[in-house]
Amino acid sequence: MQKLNIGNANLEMLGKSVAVLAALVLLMAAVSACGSSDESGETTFSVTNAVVPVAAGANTALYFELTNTGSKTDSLIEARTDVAKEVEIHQSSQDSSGMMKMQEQDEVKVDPGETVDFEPGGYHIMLLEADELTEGDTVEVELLFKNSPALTVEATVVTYADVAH
Ligand SMILES: [Cu+2]
Repeated sequence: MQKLNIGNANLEMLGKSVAVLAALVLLMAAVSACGSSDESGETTFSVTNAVVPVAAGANTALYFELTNTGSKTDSLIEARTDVAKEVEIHQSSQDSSGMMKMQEQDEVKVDPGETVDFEPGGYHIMLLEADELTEGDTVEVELLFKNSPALTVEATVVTYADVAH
């Protein structure tokens, strides 16, 4: 009987130390998650002049200036909005025959201190099958980065003439 009690006590202690160990592992995971985001540096972005031209058809685009205000290179990897069925990162470019074409981009890299213009003829966030937009309205778009926290951008709906250079 005595032996069994000791056995139970040991088992209980083992159970407790497993629980403590599990808690420690969780704590360490939480701490290292914080540590790694600190380590990846101050990766932050700012956006200025965000505009969406009124859609001529169902598709339109988001234009803005994206500045890496952090200390490390980071990439824009995704954009989301409720006002379009699909959102893609595009780059317009001219092929060898002079034809303009758009290509989907997996990411747009931005070096520290660099500003990348998302503008007609270059990078843009393609809004496919967009809702009907009215000039003066505001469109909310979330930008997602490889390392930096997501950024919510309030873009103003403008006319095409406003974005033409
Ligand atoms: Cu496009």
